Amino acid sequence: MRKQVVIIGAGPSGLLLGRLLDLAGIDNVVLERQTQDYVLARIRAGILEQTTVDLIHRAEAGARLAEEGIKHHAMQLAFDYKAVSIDLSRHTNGKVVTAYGQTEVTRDLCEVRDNAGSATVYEADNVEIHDIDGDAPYVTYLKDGTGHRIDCDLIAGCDGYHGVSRRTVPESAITTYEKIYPFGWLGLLSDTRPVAQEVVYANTERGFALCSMRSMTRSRYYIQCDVDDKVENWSDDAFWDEFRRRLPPEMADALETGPSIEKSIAPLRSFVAEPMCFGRLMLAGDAAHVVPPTGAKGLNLAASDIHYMYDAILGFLQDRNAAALDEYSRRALARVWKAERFAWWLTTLTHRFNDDPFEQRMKEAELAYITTSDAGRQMVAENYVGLPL
Ligand code: RFL
Ligand code: PHB
Repeated sequence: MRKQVVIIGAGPSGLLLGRLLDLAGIDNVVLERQTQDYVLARIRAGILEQTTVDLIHRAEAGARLAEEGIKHHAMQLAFDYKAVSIDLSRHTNGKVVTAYGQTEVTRDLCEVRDNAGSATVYEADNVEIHDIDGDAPYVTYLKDGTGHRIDCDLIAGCDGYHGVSRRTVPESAITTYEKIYPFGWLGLLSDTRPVAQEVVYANTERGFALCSMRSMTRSRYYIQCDVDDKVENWSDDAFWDEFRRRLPPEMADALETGPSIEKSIAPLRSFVAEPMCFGRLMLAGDAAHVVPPTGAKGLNLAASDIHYMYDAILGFLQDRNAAALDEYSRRALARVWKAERFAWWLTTLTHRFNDDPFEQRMKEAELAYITTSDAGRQMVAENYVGLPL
């Protein structure tokens, strides 16, 4: 078989790229290791920047998002059980973020892809990438035990942090930067009314807590936990008790609790691989970089990578511009590092992970500065809504 572009991974980055290429008339296939049901059941991100919303509309997959997405004009930072609201719109000329789950984004992109009859292979085992340094790269995989080969012009590695694409690149060609944080997030999803209208990031002496939502009747909450804690150690009641104790009193009083629909622990890491292009292989999203979820940048960075990668693919295939591929890496990384900085900074500011009283005082002083200075609030707001493409 021959395709112009082979996309590895049916997460948001792979599905978004596949759809944009379809609309541009570029022949592509998506190879995914898991089943479609597995992909559709994953609970992850919840907050979309306007540039991500715009891209989903460009992919003609935004009808439900327009209907059901909830616009947030502000976010809150809470220290010492007092919440301070940062007005996003005021500091960014009217920009907002939209609460809409990654699960829904994936579903909408899968739906348009399936309706268009585009090629997607689920349960593709043992995907391997070959000859990225030459003019004739190809990908092999197994499906139901049978081997397949796809010849192509370009390969898009959209297969997440644990995928095969980045691991294909020789170590000598890639530089990686990594920071592992000494804690994780325990998340709980429940059909309860969200306790706050906006996302709340809370730093307390018991650790970090986050209030978010998926709809006006579905809440998503997180608490900082030990890095090797197990979800089995947390009954729903234990989660609610601990979560409540980390909220400002008026929120703790208003908190509605209920049975969990999902509960999981995620480790936190910062990671960047440079460059993001190796001959005919380009990486996007979590395959190339990971941010800790504080600041909600992961999915949004995956989307902005695809914005740049789409330009590069068109430049390469339609305008015969070979430099477009390296240009992709340069443009994407410039935005990636700024989002890495913001996610690292907000994680450090809002979590408890060493007992140094001086550092705690520094965080309190930084928060006091940020929440009382227009320049400070603007820095948070413009990063939170997403830096320009
Ligand atoms: P994904 O979503 O990991 O998809 C990769 C896909 O590739 C498949 N795959 C393979 N397929 C074929 N062959 C192989 N060898 C393969 N290996 C892997 C996988 O099965 C999968 O389907 O990567 P992508 O598309 O780059 O998307 C990245 C985002 O999923 C991620 O950055 C976000 O979820 C991060 N994130 C958040 N981002 C935000 O922008 N806003 C948020 O509010 C937000 N909250 C979060 C988050 C991530 C979290 N976790 C669980 C780490 C909250 C949490 C708790
Ligand atoms: C979420 O809704 O899951 C969420 C919101 C904000 C974050 C991270 C996750 O920073």
